[in-house]
Amino acid sequence: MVENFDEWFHDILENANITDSRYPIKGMAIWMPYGFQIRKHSMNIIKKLLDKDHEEVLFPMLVPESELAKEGIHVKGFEDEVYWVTKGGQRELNEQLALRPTSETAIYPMYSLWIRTHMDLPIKYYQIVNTFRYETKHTRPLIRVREITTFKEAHTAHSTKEESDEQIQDFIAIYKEFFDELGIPYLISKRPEWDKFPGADYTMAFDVIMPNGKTLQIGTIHNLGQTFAKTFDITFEDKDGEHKLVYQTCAGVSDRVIASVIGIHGDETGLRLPPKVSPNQVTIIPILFKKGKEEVLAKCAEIKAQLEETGLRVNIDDRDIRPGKKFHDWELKGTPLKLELGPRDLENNITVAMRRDEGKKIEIALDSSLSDNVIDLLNKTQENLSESAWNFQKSHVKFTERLDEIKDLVETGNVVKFHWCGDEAIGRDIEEKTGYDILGIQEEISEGECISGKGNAKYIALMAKTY
Ligand code: PR8
Repeated sequence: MVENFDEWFHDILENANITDSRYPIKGMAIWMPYGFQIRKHSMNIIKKLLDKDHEEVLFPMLVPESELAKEGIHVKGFEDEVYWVTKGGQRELNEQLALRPTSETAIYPMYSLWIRTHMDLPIKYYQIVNTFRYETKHTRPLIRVREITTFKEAHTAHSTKEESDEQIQDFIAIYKEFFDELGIPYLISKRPEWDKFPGADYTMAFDVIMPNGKTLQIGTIHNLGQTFAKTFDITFEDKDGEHKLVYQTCAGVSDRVIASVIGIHGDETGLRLPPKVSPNQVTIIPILFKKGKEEVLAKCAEIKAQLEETGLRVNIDDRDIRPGKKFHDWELKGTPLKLELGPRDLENNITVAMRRDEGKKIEIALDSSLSDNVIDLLNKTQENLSESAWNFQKSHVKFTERLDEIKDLVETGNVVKFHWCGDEAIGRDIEEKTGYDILGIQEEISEGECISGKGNAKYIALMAKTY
């Protein structure tokens, strides 16, 4: 799987009923029912985390060209990726309208109307929408799409720079919790100047190492400073009576979150879904013979009801096919826990439980302790998936002091850490010599020499093969 990860990923999306990429527009796919459920449960987690301190809104999908064009640096970053609506029916529109590639230029003109005094601040809104980017790099389902269907974007405005920096830390904490719940490991780094979000003062990013060693950016957090506030005239009257510009931040995740859940936890047999996002947390598989069929099915329904009472998502696969085929199907679809029940189990008042992550079978009693035992097995699955994912990541981050070693390490599937002085020209030179991009800076340091051999190091930098 490691060698053929891209192929594995492509096949699993179709075989497990996640997405169908045969839609006749490149980079746009259909969310199939099983995939849609995973997406829904994942989004519910981030919503719950944001709802503590942010409010959900919904903005129009179209942005007038005049607004999109206002922020020079921002528009420059997106100009090659914008889809345009130019006609309404047969008529040319007076002003062409952009399908939002992201919503800064839709939201901030409204912030300018809504924010009047310091009492209106902070504003912390988010929305989960689809955005459109005419990607010119090779498109891949969920990973690089032209219609991003699961774009969670948060946009905040504050009265001071300190507050906006704190907001960045809050977003980092929220994303950590989010990815922890999905059992997804991450590397957090500050993007180099030349790779930050168009219009941002600085960008913090979450990356995960996929099984083939390539990193995937799964979340970004941008401090926008006052750039957009100046462009869109977002000002407030402060306590001292002075009119000031707000400080802004924004943060986003996309379909890539689901790509990482699938890619990180999957194995040769198929998906291994973390219980928190699995459409079914428990799948009951009745083993049916002509004799005793009704009793077994009735017991399965009883178990289902008992487990559902505790809030678990449970299904029964009562299809009239061989049990082996049912097992195979649910292994492929990654249900965390299967409960098998045949006539003999019914007699003994037990069920055979099998965790998807480790594949061992254990017998558990069909009594009042059932729900607790099932929840315990699900918790262990969640922990184990997360732990193995973190172990994989830890074993694929390597430190080196030698420039000539970087390329080999990256090529063999590692993220490489090294000392760097932070100088842009030297950074670019390192990129050229190694053939790979600096992903970000992780730490400020006071000791050590830059890997280029030219002066003192200031940072620990990361280099990787990226998606
Ligand atoms: C912003 N504005 O837009 P960002 N397919 C899948 N995922 C993608 C794609 C794509 N083609 N392009 C980007 N992403 C800010 C923050 C509002 C919210 C993912 O930031 O351009 C990126 O990996 O960094 C990132 O995690 C997220 O969308 C936000 O995109």
